[in-house]
Amino acid sequence: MNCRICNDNKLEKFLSLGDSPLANSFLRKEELDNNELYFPLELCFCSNCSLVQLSYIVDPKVMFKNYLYVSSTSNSFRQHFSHMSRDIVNRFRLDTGSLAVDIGSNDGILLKGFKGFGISVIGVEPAENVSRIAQEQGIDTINSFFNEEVVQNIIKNKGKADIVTACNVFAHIDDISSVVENVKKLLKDEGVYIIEVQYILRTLEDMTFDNIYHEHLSYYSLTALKYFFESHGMSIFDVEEVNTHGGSIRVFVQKKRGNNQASSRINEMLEHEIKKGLDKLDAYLEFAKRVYLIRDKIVSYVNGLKAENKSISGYGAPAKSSTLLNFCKIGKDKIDYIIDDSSLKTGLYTPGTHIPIVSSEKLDMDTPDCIIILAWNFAEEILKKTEKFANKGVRFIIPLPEPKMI
Ligand code: JHZ
Repeated sequence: MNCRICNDNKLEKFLSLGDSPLANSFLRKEELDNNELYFPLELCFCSNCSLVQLSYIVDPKVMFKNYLYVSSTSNSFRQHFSHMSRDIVNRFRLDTGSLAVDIGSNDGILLKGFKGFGISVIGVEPAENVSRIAQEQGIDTINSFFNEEVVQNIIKNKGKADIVTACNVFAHIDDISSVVENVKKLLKDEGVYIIEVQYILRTLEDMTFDNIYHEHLSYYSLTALKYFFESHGMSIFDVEEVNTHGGSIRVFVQKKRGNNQASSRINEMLEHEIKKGLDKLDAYLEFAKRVYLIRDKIVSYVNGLKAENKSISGYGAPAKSSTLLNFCKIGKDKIDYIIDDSSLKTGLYTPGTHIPIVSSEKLDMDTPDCIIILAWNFAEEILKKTEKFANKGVRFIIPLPEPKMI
């Protein structure tokens, strides 16, 4: 396999999480006895451009046609995107004549904000069920992967875009080169492309290895993104760290003729990445070593609780919980059930580990001794919701960077 960014063929494997089922392939009861599909989950590093990527790629049609992740389930996420739309509108002086296109728009969580400012919006979303939810809420959404045909269609009907966004989707795309070439066609000359992706430095430092799953094909540093965009005649003119999904970066990109001044934050972040060794294999080998140690700690922590006859439930069935549970081999013998507030997930079972996902009423009927917060990125929101159980003596566990009771 060659590097997705620079085509170098000397990729070095540094971490294997074994064979794993697809993170969002939650199962219906009648599917529990079927043979589930397992695929290798391994990361490799390109020492030429510093990109980290999966060694094995699953067909996106299998992963994204019917998608169980609805962005607006989380209050803090709704707020994040509402603030993001407001900041973009103010910074780039968008008005009622502007057009914003969101790639991988999910249920329209970001576009709702733009629409509230009177800006024309179009979402492009491959999942049929999720794009239907957006349409029903009045967000104009094209149910498709983002491709040349979609771009020509938007230009014909609405003209070129002032802003193109892609939040939590850039890591999911194999052919990022054709996506960015299509973004260039869609954007006005002075238009801005803004992406949010999980930041590999945060993954390495905070040990959030559960964010590694088949949907995430690439794991980005700013160093790798700079190499990529420059090789497509675009430039990054600003970057900020944002706290979604355990730590992400928001990257602002323009065409050559764009008129935004480059921020000093870019060089600061690039220098910091070099200092942290993100351009060298050693940093990743060190991470891999710690991943195995933390897995052992999580397993013995859970085993310890079971040895004391404690009952354990989970809160949140995010995609990343599939990695954590499968890699640690924690199944329904350890966790009785998992609460999830998304109606698309309740009634289903976790991939590989077959733990039932139920709605939050279950906590009243069958209160556990401990709750492991699998959606740890929303710990604060979940703790607030479940305060009455903490008051009754239920203990809460955050699994990463290493398991701890709070
Ligand atoms: P959450 C998603 O991953 C999906 P996931 C995707 N593949 C991706 O790339 C990453 O984001 C970046 C539940 N919950 O957002 C809702 C409650 O039940 O961490 C979700 O199922 N009650 C696009 O799936 C899950 O937790 C609550 O109060 O890892 C959170 O999933 C809250 C706050 C959440 O993303």
